Amino acid sequence: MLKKLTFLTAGESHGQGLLGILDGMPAGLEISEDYIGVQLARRQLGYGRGGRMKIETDTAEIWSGVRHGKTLGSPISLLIHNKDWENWTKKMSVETVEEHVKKITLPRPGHADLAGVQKYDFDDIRNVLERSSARETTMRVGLASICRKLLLETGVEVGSRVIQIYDAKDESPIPDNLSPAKLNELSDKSPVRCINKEMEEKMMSAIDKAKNDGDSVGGVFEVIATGLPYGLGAHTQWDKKLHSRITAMMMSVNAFKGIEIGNGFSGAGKLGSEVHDEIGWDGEKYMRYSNNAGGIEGGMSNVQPIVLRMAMKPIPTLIKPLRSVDIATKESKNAHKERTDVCAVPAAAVIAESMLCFVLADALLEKFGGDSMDQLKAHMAASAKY
Ligand code: EPS
Repeated sequence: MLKKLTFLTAGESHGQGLLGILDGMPAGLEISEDYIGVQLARRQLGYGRGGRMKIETDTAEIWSGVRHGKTLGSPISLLIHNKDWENWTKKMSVETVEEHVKKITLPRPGHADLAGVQKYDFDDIRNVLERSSARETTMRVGLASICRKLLLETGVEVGSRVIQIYDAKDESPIPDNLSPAKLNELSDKSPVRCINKEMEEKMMSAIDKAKNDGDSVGGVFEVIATGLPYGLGAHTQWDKKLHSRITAMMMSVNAFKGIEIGNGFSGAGKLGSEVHDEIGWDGEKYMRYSNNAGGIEGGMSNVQPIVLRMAMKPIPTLIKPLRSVDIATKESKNAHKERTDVCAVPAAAVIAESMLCFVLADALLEKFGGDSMDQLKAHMAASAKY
């Protein structure tokens, strides 16, 4: 769904590490390992995470595409080591090993396990779960932080907050004039990335309860982007529409099960006159009396903030596992238990920001083009409408 950028990630959860390549970025963008590290650290946070995040301190090494602190226009590649690898050298060895390595044969309902072993003719679920683990999102956040930097330099900010964990819902709106950067400043301080203190506590209690019960919880988070000019995306073809591009990217993230753009589902039960955002003129530019559309009309950005809401299902690895069947013997048994998170919704919001960064940087490059940041900025200065 990306038009100008391409990215690939590789790596198993308990392999040596993660590799990523981002191609199509213009030259001259200032970027550093420290900048990328800040975003990686945000992804590691959140109340309800499991033991793995205590082991890792994710840092990305830039292997190519950057010289003297600036991008070269060539493919940018990142390497993130798994610290946990040292505990898995036998179980995850590239070479064959003499020792017996126990196979995992009890598929977890909700995970990729059963469909994966059936698809690839595996008799060991580890061959699937290593890659289907959300560990892979580390590299997405790493690569997307380079897109985030491009957006920042062109006046686009992306932020997020958690609005629901299990049944604890924060129904308060984002305070007026709170920029995405300020929103992140506030939400990053909260263990659940919720800016409403009362609901924060309820969310944490929901996580505690699920933890005590050997269960897991999902939730909903909101992602916003501001500073976009008119016309990213296009109304002219199905795959050019900005919201279809955003949706495809979002839905590629593990455990994301629903997306709402603007007032989404709630708009379906209202009248057209209640939903559509009336247009005004403030003497210099068009303005809107509301933003129910969430910043996208006809598949194009309309200068209003992009507002998305994503639903994340509860993580399928459960300490009190569900019923399953042993793929070796076909006996009924409980599903495999693997170290897991009780809740990863706060981290998922950071991952969703990252997916939005990919799409918006790509759409900006598609509309304005340029091989260098200077060219991109000059093209925007010449023709971007706000
Ligand atoms: C994750 C790494 C994983 C899990 C989690 C997210 O590491 P490990 O399996 O070693 O604990 O903590 O992934 C899942 C719960 C899952 O089901 O995929 C990470 O880096 O975010």
